[in-house]
Amino acid sequence: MKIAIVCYPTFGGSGVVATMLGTALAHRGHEIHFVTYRMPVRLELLSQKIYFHEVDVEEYPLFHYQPYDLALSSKLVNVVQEFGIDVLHVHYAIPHAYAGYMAQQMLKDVGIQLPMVTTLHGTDITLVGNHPGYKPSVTFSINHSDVVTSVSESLKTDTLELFDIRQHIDVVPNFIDMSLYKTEFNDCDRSIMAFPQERIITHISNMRPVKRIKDIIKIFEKVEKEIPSILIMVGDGPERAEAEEYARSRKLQLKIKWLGNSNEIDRILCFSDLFILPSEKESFGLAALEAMANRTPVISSNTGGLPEVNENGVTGFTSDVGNVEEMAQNAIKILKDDDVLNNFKNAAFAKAGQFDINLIIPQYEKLYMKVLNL
Ligand code: GMT
Repeated sequence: MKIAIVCYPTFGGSGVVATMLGTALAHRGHEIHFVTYRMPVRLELLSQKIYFHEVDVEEYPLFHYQPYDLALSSKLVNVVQEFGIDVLHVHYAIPHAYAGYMAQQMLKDVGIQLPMVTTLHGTDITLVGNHPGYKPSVTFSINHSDVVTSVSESLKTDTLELFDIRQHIDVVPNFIDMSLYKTEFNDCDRSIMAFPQERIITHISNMRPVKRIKDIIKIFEKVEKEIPSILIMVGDGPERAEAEEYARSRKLQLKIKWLGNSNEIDRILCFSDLFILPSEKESFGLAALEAMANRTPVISSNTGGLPEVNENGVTGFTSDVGNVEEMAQNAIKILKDDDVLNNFKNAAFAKAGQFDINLIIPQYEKLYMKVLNL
């Protein structure tokens, strides 16, 4: 099949899922066309089956806001006609499903029927999409997609509760390529980051308010009082500066390393002992899954789709949002004893296997075939 994938090209989240999906589909023989405003962060173009088409937004002084959705739908029309695309798969509803619908309508005028699959990722439903300024357009574009998928059962429930949806929603969970991770404990060089007696605790995110960055520092402070540890903070975003300031005010600056955005996520997770994700909302928690694939147990909130990934008491622990005391106590439970830690590490790795890419990609292929009546 020739599949056009629309996504955000950014670090983490829906962009990474879309990039991994496209890459895996190309390995399975499909021709993949990424359409977005910048080269996706984890995209490797070195494949004869992968193309990247940059959406160029023409700036004009009259426009206070440059019309990205207009430029995207026009680009889609051109790409579909030039390359004979069979299916369009848009990731994140805003504005991608809306632009996709417009492209479909324009293509009808020239006799082309282009089926569209829309994958809902989380904040497009639970935060931004729910804003009155976007809600009618999001509802409309979900209802006019040929197939709608959500990345967790919890996100499906939220979508049906928050929007007036007439479409069936298929749950296709996020995934990970387990062949990239060793089945044995491997010898990650932790000495570059910490002293031998220290535990390594990690957090990775876009550091938006929804991630509750300050909670991570509060949890770490409590853990560090009982167990010698360091905290590695990966990613960048609006909450970072304030959290760094808070850490300084608690005299933790020597114990916390702020690495910014990184392309070495697996290298960092490989030597981590614990991953913390105390988010206010999280439709799935791809970063938690990446941690688990690297044998890192997870302390998370129990919001959204997180309990579908992080099994309470097995792969880590889940707590109510904001309950930093319980999260800290659970972290200590995991970290204080080597045998306990190893049991959690093994369970986290085993659970990650349930989300192996080879189990999930065929589910998307099946949906593409369904919209193409194959
Ligand atoms: O985490 C974010 O804020 C980014 C956002 C995105 O769409 O890029 O992430 C959402 O999609 C990810 C991939 O499906 C999920 O793993 C995240 O849980 C989800 N984030 C939220 O729901 C807050």
